[in-house]
Amino acid sequence: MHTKPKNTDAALMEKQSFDVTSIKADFPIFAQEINGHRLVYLDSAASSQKPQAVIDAIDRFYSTDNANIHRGLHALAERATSAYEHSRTKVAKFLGGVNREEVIFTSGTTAGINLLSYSLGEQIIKAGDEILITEMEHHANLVPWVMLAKRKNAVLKRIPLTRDGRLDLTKVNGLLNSRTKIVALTHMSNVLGTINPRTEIAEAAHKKGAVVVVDGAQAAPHMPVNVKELDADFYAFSAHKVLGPTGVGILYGKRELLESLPPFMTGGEMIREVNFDNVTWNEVPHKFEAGTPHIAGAITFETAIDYLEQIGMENIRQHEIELTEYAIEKLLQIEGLEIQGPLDSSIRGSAISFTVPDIHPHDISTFLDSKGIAIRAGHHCAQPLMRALGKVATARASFYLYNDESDVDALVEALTEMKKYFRI
Ligand code: C6P
Repeated sequence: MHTKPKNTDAALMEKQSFDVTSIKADFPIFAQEINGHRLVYLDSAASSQKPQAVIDAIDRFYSTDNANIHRGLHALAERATSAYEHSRTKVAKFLGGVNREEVIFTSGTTAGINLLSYSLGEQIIKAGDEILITEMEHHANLVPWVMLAKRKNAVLKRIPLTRDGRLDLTKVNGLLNSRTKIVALTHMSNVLGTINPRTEIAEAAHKKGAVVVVDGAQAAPHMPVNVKELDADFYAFSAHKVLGPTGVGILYGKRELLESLPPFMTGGEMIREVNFDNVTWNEVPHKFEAGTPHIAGAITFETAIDYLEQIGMENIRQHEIELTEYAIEKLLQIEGLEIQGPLDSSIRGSAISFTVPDIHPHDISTFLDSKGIAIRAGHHCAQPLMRALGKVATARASFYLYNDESDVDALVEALTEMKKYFRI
């Protein structure tokens, strides 16, 4: 007897009810044990795992379609070019329906923000101008602005934090003035989990004529993002945190701004005409994509987005809200454990940083690893934030669509055992 194949609607319903067991089965990495235990992967804020569909797409591209793009006129080159441009259109939809010309493929969030710190920075920042960031920035959205301020003799200011790890919005208007040219902030903190009220900040920044740059590295994987609603002028994120390959990133920019900016990197593909004494630029987005990009990565990022959209970004956000609430409740039952950042799941994501008195976060991570549990420990590339929190490091458990309450339970059980092991 034949079993009726699952129709798409039924498969979708199954995913929508958030059957983590079925989602997990799509990720081959979970079919292994680590140190004799099932793998409990709680480090998705550093990089997400990849579903089989993405792994297969990478294999398929190199097996059947591999060629350079925008150059050759042969069949493979045309196939690769069309897939690459198709993926750009998919990303444009993923960001809430922007123009595909507003989507630049980069090598990651870091590359996107560095591009801006040179291209935008060189164009609009003069001595005495101000750049406003926040105290919770990852180094990727901090160091490029520190360096720009140094190059230009500009002033770097920062929005401070409240005691519970939110931005102190009462300080924003006082920090903005007619000299503020760039406001750069994270959509979601990789340490505190805080989701920032960008729209309010963007509105205040735009009133002063500043350009708003949003670091979406931690938000884009976990919730629907509509860059127009956010009123971000630029939005950067990395594919590897969104089920996609490493070495691929996205920089969205409003078209009129992209058109007015000079390129950051120069070379092949980004030109219109080259002479020894003069060069003219290709149209956007190609003006910002010098050289051969990570073709396979950009193309197969589309498969990652398809996978996520089949489940639904809203459903993923809802699942993570529930999981975060459960995790916070359970973690706080461990005596002495302290969580950094807001506890209200409606204003935070699923990256939870914590400390346990008298046990260094590195020791926490090593102990958990012995139980098959992967977390991150350290300063999380946010040293100024650590200083503001009065910590040298924290442990961080971060959740994604393939985690469920059993992962939280495993974490809490291992932490409880750890305390006994360290006699604390
Ligand atoms: N944070 C973490 O474990 P790249 O490395 O370019 O893909 O992303 C940089 C980056 C930028 N902004 C934020 C808010 C981030 O969290 C990250 C990456 C990882 O927290 C690795 S350091």
